[in-house]
Amino acid sequence: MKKVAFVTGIAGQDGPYLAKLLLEKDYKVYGLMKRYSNPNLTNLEFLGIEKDVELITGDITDDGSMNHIIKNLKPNEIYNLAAQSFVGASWDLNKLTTEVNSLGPLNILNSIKMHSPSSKYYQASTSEMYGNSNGGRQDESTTFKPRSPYGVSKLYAYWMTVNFRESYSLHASNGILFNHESPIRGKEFVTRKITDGVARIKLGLEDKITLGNLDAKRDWGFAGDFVEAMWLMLQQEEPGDYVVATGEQHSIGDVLRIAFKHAGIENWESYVSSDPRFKRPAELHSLCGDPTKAEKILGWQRKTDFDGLIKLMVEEDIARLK
Ligand code: NAP
Ligand code: F7E
Repeated sequence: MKKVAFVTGIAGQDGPYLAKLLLEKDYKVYGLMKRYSNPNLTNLEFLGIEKDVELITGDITDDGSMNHIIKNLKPNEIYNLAAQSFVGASWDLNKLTTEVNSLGPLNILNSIKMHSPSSKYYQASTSEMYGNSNGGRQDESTTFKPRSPYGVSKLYAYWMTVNFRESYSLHASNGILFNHESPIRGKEFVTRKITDGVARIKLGLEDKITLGNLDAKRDWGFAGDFVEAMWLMLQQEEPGDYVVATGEQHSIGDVLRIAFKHAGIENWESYVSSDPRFKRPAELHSLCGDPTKAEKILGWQRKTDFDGLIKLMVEEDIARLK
C-alpha cells in the first residue's frame, strides 16, 4: 500500500518541491491550502504536479480543521511547511505571525497526539531562531536568540515539537533550515527580487533594483536539495533536530554580482540602490550553518552550488518575462 503524506504549505516554495520528491517515491500526497476566492497553483504547475497532489482546503490556525483532516487521513508522515514566512512583514503582522507560526503547529501536534500518534511529524524550523547569537557558524547546539517576531514565533514551535517528542514519544523532528531559494521563491525575498529585477533590466522593462540593507550575509542553498533532508529526517528510526545548510556564506553583493554576470550585464553597482523602506527594525547580520550532523546521520548532501542556484533563477526569470 502507498505511504500517505500530508503537506501543509503545499502551494508555497518548498511544498511543491517536497511533493514532487514524495510522488517520485510513490507516496499518496495530500496538500493543505487555505481557502482563496482565486487559488493560485502556479508553483505546483511549475513543477508539473498540480494534478498529482490531492488538495484539501483548510487552515492550520483552525484546530477543528486540523483534527478533521488528521483523524481522517491518519497520514504516515506530516510535513508542516505552512507559515507567514516573510520576516520583513512579521513586525507589522506580529499577532498573525504568532497565530500561524506558533499556534498552527501546536494545533497539528495536538491532533497527532489525539488522533494519529504514529504519524511522523516534520516542523519547518529556521536559522532565524539564532538571531545574532554568534558571529561564526551555527549548529544544533548554538544558543537561540531570535531578533524578529518571525524568529520568536518559530522558536515556540521548535520547542513544542521537542516537548511533544519528549512528553508523548511522538516521532517529531525539527529541520533548522537556512535560507533556500529557487525559481519559485516568492518575489519579495531578496534573491528572487534580485533575479527578477536583473531579468527586467536585461529585457529593458526596468532600469534599477531598490533593496534595503546591502550588508547582510546569508547561507543560501537550493530548495530542491533541502526538501530531501526533510524526507530523510522522517525515515530515521529516532526523531531529532537537524541543521540543513550549505556551510558557505555569501553577501547580497555576491548575489547581485553573479546574477548580473549571468545576464551579461556589466557594472552592476550602477543599477542598484538602497532605500530605508526595505530595512528592518532589527537585522540579522551574518548566518552560516554547519550541516555536519545532517551529513553524517542522514547522509544528506547538497547538489547545487551558489553560482548554479543564482544562474538557474536568473535564466528562469528571463525566460518567463520574454
Ligand atoms: P512560503 O513560500 O511562504 O510557503 C508557505 C505557505 O504556507 C504559503 O503557501 C502560505 O499561503 C501557506 N500558509 C500561510 N498561512 C497558512 C495557514 N494559516 N494555513 C495553511 N497554510 C498557510 O514558504 P517556504 O519558503 O516554502 O517555506 C516553507 C516553510 O519553511 C515555512 O514554514 C518557512 O517559515 C520555513 N522556512 C523557510 C526557509 C526558506 O529559506 N525558504 C528557511 C527556513 C524555514 P499564502 O502565501 O497564501 O499565505
Ligand atoms: O532577506 C536583506 C534582509 O527576506 C535576506 C525566509 O525564508 O530565510 C528567509 O528570511 C536578507 C535580510 O530572507 C532586501 O534585510 C536587503 O538580511 O530574503 P530575505 P530572510 O529574512 O533571511 C529564513 C531562513 C526564513 O526562515 C524565512 O522564512 O536580505 N535585504 N534588501 C532584503 N530582503 C528583502 N526581502 N528585500 C530587500 O529589498
